Amino acid sequence: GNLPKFGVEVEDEDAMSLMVSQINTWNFDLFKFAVISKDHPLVSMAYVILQSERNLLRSYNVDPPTFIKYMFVIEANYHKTNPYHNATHGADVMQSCHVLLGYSVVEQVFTDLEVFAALFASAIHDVDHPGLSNQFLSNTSNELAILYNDHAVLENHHLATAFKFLQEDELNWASGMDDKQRQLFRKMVIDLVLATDMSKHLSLLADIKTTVESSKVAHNGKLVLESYNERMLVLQGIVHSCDISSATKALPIYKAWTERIIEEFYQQGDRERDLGLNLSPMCDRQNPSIEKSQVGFIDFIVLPLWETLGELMFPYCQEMLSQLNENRMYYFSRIPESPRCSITDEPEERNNLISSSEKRKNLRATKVDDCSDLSSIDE
Ligand code: 8BR
Ligand code: ZN
Ligand code: ZN
Repeated sequence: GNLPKFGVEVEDEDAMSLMVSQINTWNFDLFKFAVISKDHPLVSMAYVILQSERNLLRSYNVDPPTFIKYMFVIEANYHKTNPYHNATHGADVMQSCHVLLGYSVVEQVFTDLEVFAALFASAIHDVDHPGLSNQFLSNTSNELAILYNDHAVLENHHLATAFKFLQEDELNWASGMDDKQRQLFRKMVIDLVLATDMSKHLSLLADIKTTVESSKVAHNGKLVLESYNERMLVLQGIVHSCDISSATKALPIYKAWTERIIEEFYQQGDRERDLGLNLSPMCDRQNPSIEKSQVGFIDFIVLPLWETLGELMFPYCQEMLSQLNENRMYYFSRIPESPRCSITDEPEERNNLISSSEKRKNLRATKVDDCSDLSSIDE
């Protein structure tokens, strides 16, 4: 057929080719890609990765025009009005996942179907995200919270949305797969997207650590994942790590994503204010705490996860870990001084630490300095 080379028609083919040649790099510029793909970053990302880079459509008997049509529908169901949870984020997570799955430590571990499932899950993992948190949806008795009984409300909805479109004949790109493959693919995609629910972060991390330790002991430091459950756990870890990978990217990229998530938080805060609800953390535009919350996000969420992934994939994630450390220092040094009590300013070098436990101590030190924490003692 006469399908466009990149899945979508572009004006500047050379610029697109140049970008595609960088698709295996960690600091790939998604914002530029969104412009060059003429605002179809997810359709073109999915097509370039699955068709041109990995040949997975051919492997699973997927009709390319049907797949492209399906991805256009998925992309259209990401909200353009969301500053963060839009199709560019979906494309970002997919591209990040593609990079990690290209590293030779994991290349031999996963089957083609598992890789396909992880990349597809990344692409659809936030489709039809309303720009509001699970907590907000539950608190406001949103129809999605009622439908899913407050459990992984958004993640269930992203999955149901993506699979609903496969029910339409003209969008069903999976009809050429055999039944066994299709069932397993569906099961894996469900397991992967449900694991992007932040409320499962700690238990997922604990389970991955256990798997990494036991597989290391069993196989002399070489990563061997024998059971489906072990491979799935690591794959869930990879997709989830890519979902929260912005802090491991070059600072300008990280800052751009941070601005977007914060603006989305503020828009939720505006609604909460209008509804007379308590404002959720980080959602009050009249009381910003961006720097401090990013340091907390890194120390308690991103770094522990990426340290574990770094062990698992050693030495392939070392550049991400050192970038994470650099980005943390950037935000740490910009935490605004508390207005009334500024006794214990820490010198910058003290933050240049490597282990996350040290950083947690460090963060506690900043918390003690915070006036809002002390004011209750004063009174
Ligand atoms: P989702 O993309 O599935 O929503 O998961 C990422 C979550 O991590 C965000 O919704 C947000 O709660 C949190 N987060 C924070 Br806090 N800072 C972030 C950042 N700079 N980039 C990405 N996610 C961030
Ligand atoms: Zn999500
Ligand atoms: Zn996401």
